[in-house]
Amino acid sequence: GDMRVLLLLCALVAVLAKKRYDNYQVYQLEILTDSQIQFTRGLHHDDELDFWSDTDVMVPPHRVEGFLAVLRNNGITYTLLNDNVQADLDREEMQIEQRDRTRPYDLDNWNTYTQILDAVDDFVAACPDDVTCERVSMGQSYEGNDVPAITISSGSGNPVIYLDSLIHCREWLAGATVLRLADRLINGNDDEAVRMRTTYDWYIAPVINPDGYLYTWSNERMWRKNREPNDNSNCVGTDLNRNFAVEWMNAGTSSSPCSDTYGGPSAASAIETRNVQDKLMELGDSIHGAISYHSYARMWLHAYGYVDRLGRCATSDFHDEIYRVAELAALAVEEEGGQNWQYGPVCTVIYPASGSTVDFAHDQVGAIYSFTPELRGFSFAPDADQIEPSYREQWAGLVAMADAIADARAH
Ligand code: 0X9
Ligand code: ZN
Repeated sequence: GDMRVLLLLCALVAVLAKKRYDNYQVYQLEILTDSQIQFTRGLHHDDELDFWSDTDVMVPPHRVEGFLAVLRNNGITYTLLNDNVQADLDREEMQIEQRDRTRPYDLDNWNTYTQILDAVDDFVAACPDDVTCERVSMGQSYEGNDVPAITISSGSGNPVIYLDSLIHCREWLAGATVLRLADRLINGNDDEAVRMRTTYDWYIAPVINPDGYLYTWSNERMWRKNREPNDNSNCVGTDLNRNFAVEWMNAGTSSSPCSDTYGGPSAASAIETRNVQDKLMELGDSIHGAISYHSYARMWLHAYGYVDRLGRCATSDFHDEIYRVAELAALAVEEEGGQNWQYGPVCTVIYPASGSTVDFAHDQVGAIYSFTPELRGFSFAPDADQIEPSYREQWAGLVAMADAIADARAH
Protein backbone atom coordinates (compact mmCIF):
# COMPACT_ATOMS: atom_id res chain seq x y z
CA GLY A 1 0.00 0.00 0.00
CA ASP A 2 1.01 3.62 0.65
CA MET A 3 3.69 2.54 3.12
CA ARG A 4 5.51 0.50 0.50
CA VAL A 5 5.46 3.33 -2.00
CA LEU A 6 6.87 5.61 0.67
CA LEU A 7 9.64 3.17 1.54
CA LEU A 8 10.48 2.78 -2.13
CA LEU A 9 10.66 6.53 -2.54
CA CYS A 10 12.91 6.81 0.49
CA ALA A 11 15.23 4.15 -0.93
CA LEU A 12 15.28 5.94 -4.28
CA VAL A 13 16.16 9.26 -2.67
CA ALA A 14 18.91 7.58 -0.64
CA VAL A 15 20.40 6.07 -3.80
CA LEU A 16 20.13 9.32 -5.74
CA ALA A 17 21.71 11.27 -2.89
CA LYS A 18 24.93 9.32 -3.04
CA LYS A 19 27.42 10.63 -5.55
CA ARG A 20 28.65 8.12 -8.12
CA TYR A 21 32.11 8.10 -9.68
CA ASP A 22 31.38 6.17 -12.88
CA ASN A 23 34.29 6.55 -15.30
CA TYR A 24 36.09 9.02 -13.07
CA GLN A 25 39.73 8.39 -13.86
CA VAL A 26 42.93 8.85 -11.86
CA TYR A 27 46.09 9.92 -13.66
CA GLN A 28 49.58 9.98 -12.25
CA LEU A 29 51.58 12.89 -13.65
CA GLU A 30 55.32 12.76 -14.05
CA ILE A 31 56.57 15.91 -12.37
CA LEU A 32 60.33 16.21 -12.15
CA THR A 33 61.42 19.58 -13.52
CA ASP A 34 60.64 22.96 -11.92
CA SER A 35 58.43 23.93 -14.84
CA GLN A 36 56.46 20.70 -14.49
CA ILE A 37 56.00 21.44 -10.77
CA GLN A 38 54.82 25.00 -11.56
CA PHE A 39 52.41 23.73 -14.20
CA THR A 40 50.92 21.13 -11.85
CA ARG A 41 50.46 23.74 -9.08
CA GLY A 42 48.41 25.73 -11.56
CA LEU A 43 46.08 22.76 -12.02
CA HIS A 44 45.35 22.84 -8.27
CA HIS A 45 43.16 25.91 -8.86
CA ASP A 46 40.74 23.92 -11.00
CA ASP A 47 38.03 22.76 -8.59
CA GLU A 48 36.91 19.93 -10.89
CA LEU A 49 40.33 18.30 -10.72
CA ASP A 50 40.69 16.41 -7.45
CA PHE A 51 44.32 15.99 -6.42
CA TRP A 52 44.71 12.75 -4.49
CA SER A 53 48.43 13.37 -3.89
CA ASP A 54 51.22 15.55 -5.28
CA THR A 55 51.19 13.56 -8.53
CA ASP A 56 47.82 11.81 -8.70
CA VAL A 57 44.66 13.54 -9.87
CA MET A 58 41.08 12.30 -10.26
CA VAL A 59 39.36 13.66 -13.36
CA PRO A 60 35.58 13.53 -14.03
CA PRO A 61 34.69 11.83 -17.33
CA HIS A 62 33.55 15.03 -19.09
CA ARG A 63 36.96 16.61 -18.45
CA VAL A 64 39.27 13.72 -19.40
CA GLU A 65 39.73 14.53 -23.08
CA GLY A 66 40.53 18.22 -22.55
CA PHE A 67 42.71 17.48 -19.53
CA LEU A 68 44.89 15.03 -21.43
CA ALA A 69 45.23 17.48 -24.31
CA VAL A 70 46.46 20.16 -21.90
CA LEU A 71 48.99 17.72 -20.44
CA ARG A 72 50.29 16.79 -23.89
CA ASN A 73 50.53 20.43 -24.96
CA ASN A 74 52.64 21.14 -21.90
CA GLY A 75 54.91 18.15 -22.27
CA ILE A 76 53.68 16.36 -19.14
CA THR A 77 53.94 12.59 -19.28
CA TYR A 78 51.26 10.62 -17.44
CA THR A 79 50.05 7.13 -16.68
CA LEU A 80 46.49 5.96 -16.06
CA LEU A 81 46.23 4.70 -12.43
CA ASN A 82 42.51 3.99 -12.36
CA ASP A 83 40.04 4.00 -15.27
CA ASN A 84 36.86 3.81 -13.17
CA VAL A 85 36.85 4.92 -9.53
CA GLN A 86 33.28 3.66 -9.08
CA ALA A 87 34.50 0.07 -9.60
CA ASP A 88 36.77 0.46 -6.54
CA LEU A 89 33.88 1.90 -4.54
CA ASP A 90 31.63 -1.01 -5.56
CA ARG A 91 34.30 -3.44 -4.34
CA GLU A 92 34.65 -1.47 -1.12
CA GLU A 93 30.91 -1.60 -0.52
CA MET A 94 30.91 -5.35 -1.16
CA GLN A 95 33.72 -5.88 1.33
CA ILE A 96 31.81 -3.86 3.92
CA GLU A 97 28.67 -5.94 3.35
CA GLN A 98 30.62 -9.17 3.79
CA ARG A 99 31.74 -8.18 7.28
CA ASP A 100 31.13 -10.43 10.28
CA ARG A 101 27.81 -9.08 11.55
CA THR A 102 28.04 -10.80 14.90
CA ARG A 103 30.64 -8.27 16.03
CA PRO A 104 29.99 -4.55 16.67
CA TYR A 105 33.04 -3.53 14.62
CA ASP A 106 35.78 -5.18 12.57
CA LEU A 107 39.38 -4.00 12.85
CA ASP A 108 40.22 -5.58 9.48
CA ASN A 109 37.44 -3.74 7.69
CA TRP A 110 36.08 -0.21 7.29
CA ASN A 111 34.09 0.94 10.32
CA THR A 112 31.32 3.51 10.42
CA TYR A 113 31.51 6.42 12.87
CA THR A 114 29.27 4.51 15.28
CA GLN A 115 31.39 1.39 14.96
CA ILE A 116 34.52 3.41 15.71
CA LEU A 117 32.85 4.72 18.88
CA ASP A 118 32.00 1.10 19.82
CA ALA A 119 35.63 0.09 19.27
CA VAL A 120 36.85 2.98 21.43
CA ASP A 121 34.46 1.95 24.23
CA ASP A 122 35.58 -1.69 23.95
CA PHE A 123 39.27 -0.79 24.04
CA VAL A 124 39.01 1.30 27.20
CA ALA A 125 36.87 -1.40 28.86
CA ALA A 126 39.64 -3.94 28.17
CA CYS A 127 42.33 -1.77 29.77
CA PRO A 128 45.21 -3.89 31.16
CA ASP A 129 46.30 -3.67 34.81
CA ASP A 130 49.53 -1.76 34.16
CA VAL A 131 47.70 1.40 32.95
CA THR A 132 44.39 3.25 33.15
CA CYS A 133 42.37 3.95 30.01
CA GLU A 134 39.58 6.39 29.45
CA ARG A 135 37.33 7.57 26.66
CA VAL A 136 37.34 11.34 26.73
CA SER A 137 35.82 13.94 24.43
CA MET A 138 37.95 16.31 22.44
CA GLY A 139 34.83 18.40 21.85
CA GLN A 140 31.96 18.45 19.39
CA SER A 141 31.92 18.89 15.63
CA TYR A 142 29.99 21.61 13.77
CA GLU A 143 26.99 19.24 13.53
CA GLY A 144 27.31 18.27 17.18
CA ASN A 145 28.96 14.86 16.80
CA ASP A 146 31.42 13.86 19.48
CA VAL A 147 35.13 13.88 18.67
CA PRO A 148 36.24 10.90 20.76
CA ALA A 149 39.67 10.27 22.19
CA ILE A 150 41.33 7.45 24.10
CA THR A 151 43.74 8.21 26.91
CA ILE A 152 46.18 5.61 28.22
CA SER A 153 48.22 6.48 31.29
CA SER A 154 50.46 4.75 33.80
CA GLY A 155 49.77 7.58 36.25
CA SER A 156 53.46 8.27 36.79
CA GLY A 157 53.73 11.46 34.76
CA ASN A 158 55.12 9.90 31.60
CA PRO A 159 55.58 12.06 28.51
CA VAL A 160 52.66 12.06 26.06
CA ILE A 161 52.41 10.85 22.50
CA TYR A 162 49.46 12.37 20.63
CA LEU A 163 47.96 10.56 17.61
CA ASP A 164 45.08 11.61 15.37
CA SER A 165 43.43 10.68 12.07
CA LEU A 166 40.51 11.44 9.76
CA ILE A 167 40.95 15.21 9.79
CA HIS A 168 40.64 14.46 6.05
CA CYS A 169 37.60 12.22 6.22
CA ARG A 170 38.08 10.33 2.94
CA GLU A 171 41.42 8.94 4.09
CA TRP A 172 39.81 5.85 5.56
CA LEU A 173 43.06 3.88 5.78
CA ALA A 174 44.43 6.44 8.25
CA GLY A 175 41.47 5.91 10.61
CA ALA A 176 41.64 2.14 10.31
CA THR A 177 45.39 2.19 10.98
CA VAL A 178 45.12 4.40 14.07
CA LEU A 179 42.32 2.21 15.46
CA ARG A 180 44.57 -0.84 15.19
CA LEU A 181 47.50 1.04 16.76
CA ALA A 182 45.23 1.87 19.72
CA ASP A 183 44.13 -1.76 19.91
CA ARG A 184 47.77 -2.95 20.08
CA LEU A 185 48.67 -0.32 22.69
CA ILE A 186 45.84 -1.44 24.96
CA ASN A 187 45.33 -5.12 24.16
CA GLY A 188 48.89 -6.08 23.20
CA ASN A 189 50.73 -8.41 25.58
CA ASP A 190 54.02 -8.33 23.68
CA ASP A 191 57.09 -6.58 25.10
CA GLU A 192 56.86 -3.66 22.67
CA ALA A 193 53.22 -2.92 23.46
CA VAL A 194 53.87 -3.11 27.22
CA ARG A 195 56.93 -0.88 26.88
CA MET A 196 55.06 1.68 24.76
CA ARG A 197 52.11 2.00 27.15
CA THR A 198 54.19 2.05 30.33
CA THR A 199 56.89 4.51 29.19
CA TYR A 200 54.53 6.96 27.43
CA ASP A 201 51.05 8.30 28.12
CA TRP A 202 48.83 8.34 25.02
CA TYR A 203 46.17 10.64 23.63
CA ILE A 204 44.56 9.07 20.57
CA ALA A 205 41.82 10.80 18.56
CA PRO A 206 40.77 8.55 15.64
CA VAL A 207 38.07 10.82 14.11
CA ILE A 208 38.90 14.53 14.10
CA ASN A 209 36.25 15.28 11.46
CA PRO A 210 33.17 13.14 12.27
CA ASP A 211 30.71 15.19 10.14
CA GLY A 212 32.87 14.73 7.08
CA TYR A 213 33.43 11.06 7.87
CA LEU A 214 29.68 10.42 8.13
CA TYR A 215 29.26 12.27 4.82
CA THR A 216 31.83 10.03 3.08
CA TRP A 217 29.67 7.04 4.07
CA SER A 218 26.29 8.53 3.17
CA ASN A 219 26.76 11.01 0.33
CA GLU A 220 30.15 11.56 -1.18
CA ARG A 221 32.98 9.07 -0.69
CA MET A 222 35.66 11.54 -1.81
CA TRP A 223 34.65 14.38 0.54
CA ARG A 224 37.72 15.89 2.28
CA LYS A 225 36.69 19.00 4.26
CA ASN A 226 34.44 19.53 7.26
CA ARG A 227 30.69 20.14 6.72
CA GLU A 228 30.33 23.74 7.84
CA PRO A 229 28.41 25.90 5.33
CA ASN A 230 30.18 28.95 3.91
CA ASP A 231 28.76 32.48 3.83
CA ASN A 232 27.73 33.70 0.36
CA SER A 233 28.53 30.38 -1.28
CA ASN A 234 26.70 27.17 -2.07
CA CYS A 235 29.93 25.25 -1.50
CA VAL A 236 30.31 23.60 1.88
CA GLY A 237 33.32 23.00 4.07
CA THR A 238 36.75 24.13 5.19
CA ASP A 239 39.94 22.12 4.69
CA LEU A 240 40.79 21.65 8.36
CA ASN A 241 44.41 20.92 7.44
CA ARG A 242 44.72 24.49 6.11
CA ASN A 243 42.77 26.16 8.90
CA PHE A 244 45.24 26.06 11.81
CA ALA A 245 46.44 29.30 13.38
CA VAL A 246 50.00 29.01 12.16
CA GLU A 247 51.06 30.94 9.05
CA TRP A 248 47.42 30.70 7.99
CA MET A 249 46.91 31.28 4.21
CA ASN A 250 50.70 31.44 3.70
CA ALA A 251 50.93 28.77 0.97
CA GLY A 252 49.08 25.91 -0.69
CA THR A 253 45.76 27.22 0.58
CA SER A 254 42.75 28.40 -1.42
CA SER A 255 40.55 31.35 -0.48
CA SER A 256 37.69 29.94 -2.57
CA PRO A 257 35.01 28.11 -0.53
CA CYS A 258 34.53 25.68 -3.42
CA SER A 259 38.13 24.48 -3.32
CA ASP A 260 39.18 21.32 -1.50
CA THR A 261 42.03 23.31 0.08
CA TYR A 262 39.83 26.21 1.25
CA GLY A 263 41.49 27.59 4.40
CA GLY A 264 38.28 28.96 5.92
CA PRO A 265 37.21 32.59 6.54
CA SER A 266 39.81 33.07 9.30
CA ALA A 267 42.46 31.15 11.19
CA ALA A 268 41.01 28.39 13.38
CA SER A 269 37.48 29.32 12.25
CA ALA A 270 36.37 25.69 12.35
CA ILE A 271 35.39 24.09 15.65
CA GLU A 272 37.15 20.86 14.61
CA THR A 273 40.40 22.79 14.20
CA ARG A 274 39.97 24.48 17.58
CA ASN A 275 39.28 21.11 19.23
CA VAL A 276 42.73 19.93 18.10
CA GLN A 277 44.51 23.22 18.84
CA ASP A 278 43.03 23.49 22.34
CA LYS A 279 43.94 19.92 23.25
CA LEU A 280 47.48 20.24 21.90
CA MET A 281 47.96 23.52 23.81
CA GLU A 282 46.55 21.96 26.97
CA LEU A 283 48.92 18.98 26.72
CA GLY A 284 51.69 21.48 25.94
CA ASP A 285 55.20 20.57 27.08
CA SER A 286 54.15 17.08 28.10
CA ILE A 287 53.88 16.16 24.39
CA HIS A 288 57.08 14.45 23.27
CA GLY A 289 55.61 13.20 20.01
CA ALA A 290 52.61 14.22 17.87
CA ILE A 291 51.49 12.36 14.77
CA SER A 292 48.60 13.32 12.50
CA TYR A 293 48.00 10.43 10.11
CA HIS A 294 46.96 11.02 6.50
CA SER A 295 46.81 8.85 3.40
CA TYR A 296 48.26 8.29 0.91
CA ALA A 297 51.75 8.97 -0.51
CA ARG A 298 54.20 6.70 1.39
CA MET A 299 55.96 9.56 3.19
CA TRP A 300 57.01 10.40 6.76
CA LEU A 301 56.68 14.20 6.82
CA HIS A 302 57.58 16.89 9.35
CA ALA A 303 57.56 20.71 9.69
CA TYR A 304 57.41 22.96 7.83
CA GLY A 305 54.66 23.10 5.24
CA TYR A 306 54.85 26.89 4.92
CA VAL A 307 57.21 29.18 3.02
CA ASP A 308 59.29 32.24 3.95
CA ARG A 309 58.77 35.79 2.60
CA LEU A 310 60.70 34.93 -0.56
CA GLY A 311 58.50 31.94 -1.22
CA ARG A 312 61.15 29.41 -0.27
CA CYS A 313 60.29 26.45 1.97
CA ALA A 314 60.82 27.48 5.61
CA THR A 315 63.24 25.40 7.66
CA SER A 316 62.78 24.54 11.32
CA ASP A 317 65.57 25.40 13.77
CA PHE A 318 65.34 21.74 14.77
CA HIS A 319 65.49 20.45 11.21
CA ASP A 320 68.50 18.14 11.59
CA GLU A 321 67.12 16.45 14.70
CA ILE A 322 63.58 15.94 13.42
CA TYR A 323 64.90 14.80 10.04
CA ARG A 324 67.01 12.21 11.87
CA VAL A 325 63.93 10.83 13.65
CA ALA A 326 61.82 10.96 10.47
CA GLU A 327 64.48 8.93 8.70
CA LEU A 328 64.52 6.28 11.43
CA ALA A 329 60.73 6.05 11.36
CA ALA A 330 60.55 5.88 7.56
CA LEU A 331 63.24 3.20 7.41
CA ALA A 332 61.41 1.13 10.03
CA VAL A 333 58.20 1.43 7.99
CA GLU A 334 60.01 0.45 4.79
CA GLU A 335 61.66 -2.53 6.39
CA GLU A 336 58.37 -3.84 7.74
CA GLY A 337 56.16 -3.09 4.76
CA GLY A 338 58.34 -3.28 1.68
CA GLN A 339 57.07 -0.11 0.01
CA ASN A 340 59.47 2.75 -0.71
CA TRP A 341 59.10 5.72 1.69
CA GLN A 342 60.23 9.33 1.39
CA TYR A 343 60.81 11.60 4.38
CA GLY A 344 61.48 15.26 5.15
CA PRO A 345 59.57 18.54 5.42
CA VAL A 346 56.03 18.76 4.01
CA CYS A 347 56.96 21.77 1.87
CA THR A 348 59.91 20.19 0.04
CA VAL A 349 58.79 16.56 -0.10
CA ILE A 350 55.11 16.95 -1.10
CA TYR A 351 54.14 20.62 -1.65
CA PRO A 352 53.84 23.93 0.23
CA ALA A 353 50.83 23.66 2.54
CA SER A 354 50.36 26.01 5.50
CA GLY A 355 47.98 26.05 8.45
CA SER A 356 48.24 22.32 9.11
CA THR A 357 48.42 20.20 12.25
CA VAL A 358 52.09 19.37 11.85
CA ASP A 359 53.19 23.04 11.79
CA PHE A 360 50.84 24.04 14.59
CA ALA A 361 52.13 21.32 16.93
CA HIS A 362 55.71 22.23 16.06
CA ASP A 363 55.50 26.05 16.19
CA GLN A 364 52.67 26.94 18.54
CA VAL A 365 52.84 23.99 20.94
CA GLY A 366 56.60 23.49 20.79
CA ALA A 367 56.26 19.77 20.14
CA ILE A 368 59.36 19.56 17.96
CA TYR A 369 58.74 15.89 17.11
CA SER A 370 55.62 16.61 15.11
CA PHE A 371 55.00 14.31 12.16
CA THR A 372 52.44 13.62 9.51
CA PRO A 373 52.81 10.30 7.72
CA GLU A 374 51.08 9.81 4.38
CA LEU A 375 50.26 6.11 4.51
CA ARG A 376 50.80 3.32 2.01
CA GLY A 377 49.03 2.63 -1.24
CA PHE A 378 47.77 4.44 -4.31
CA SER A 379 44.14 5.26 -3.55
CA PHE A 380 41.72 6.64 -0.97
CA ALA A 381 39.67 3.48 -1.49
CA PRO A 382 42.21 0.67 -1.11
CA ASP A 383 41.28 -2.96 -0.61
CA ALA A 384 40.48 -3.71 3.06
CA ASP A 385 43.37 -6.17 3.04
CA GLN A 386 45.67 -3.12 3.19
CA ILE A 387 44.65 -2.33 6.78
CA GLU A 388 46.77 -5.11 8.30
CA PRO A 389 50.04 -4.29 6.48
CA SER A 390 49.47 -0.57 7.07
CA TYR A 391 49.04 -1.15 10.79
CA ARG A 392 52.08 -3.44 10.94
CA GLU A 393 54.41 -0.98 9.25
CA GLN A 394 53.01 1.98 11.21
CA TRP A 395 53.54 0.15 14.46
CA ALA A 396 57.18 -0.25 13.45
CA GLY A 397 57.40 3.45 12.54
CA LEU A 398 55.71 4.55 15.76
CA VAL A 399 58.01 2.46 17.97
CA ALA A 400 61.08 3.67 16.04
CA MET A 401 59.94 7.27 16.53
CA ALA A 402 59.14 6.82 20.23
CA ASP A 403 62.49 5.14 20.92
CA ALA A 404 64.45 7.74 18.94
CA ILE A 405 62.78 10.55 20.92
CA ALA A 406 63.48 8.84 24.25
CA ASP A 407 67.11 8.30 23.15
CA ALA A 408 67.57 11.98 22.29
CA ARG A 409 66.10 13.11 25.62
CA ALA A 410 68.42 10.74 27.51
CA HIS A 411 71.51 12.35 25.99
O1 0X9 B 1 47.32 18.32 1.41
C1 0X9 B 1 47.45 17.86 2.56
O2 0X9 B 1 46.92 18.33 3.55
C2 0X9 B 1 48.32 16.62 2.74
N1 0X9 B 1 48.07 15.66 1.72
S1 0X9 B 1 46.65 14.88 1.68
O3 0X9 B 1 46.61 14.06 0.49
N2 0X9 B 1 46.57 13.90 2.92
O4 0X9 B 1 45.61 15.84 1.76
C3 0X9 B 1 49.76 17.04 2.57
C4 0X9 B 1 50.21 18.03 3.55
C5 0X9 B 1 51.07 17.35 4.55
N3 0X9 B 1 50.35 17.02 5.72
C6 0X9 B 1 50.26 17.87 6.75
N4 0X9 B 1 50.78 19.06 6.68
N5 0X9 B 1 49.66 17.46 7.84
ZN1 ZN C 1 45.11 14.24 4.20
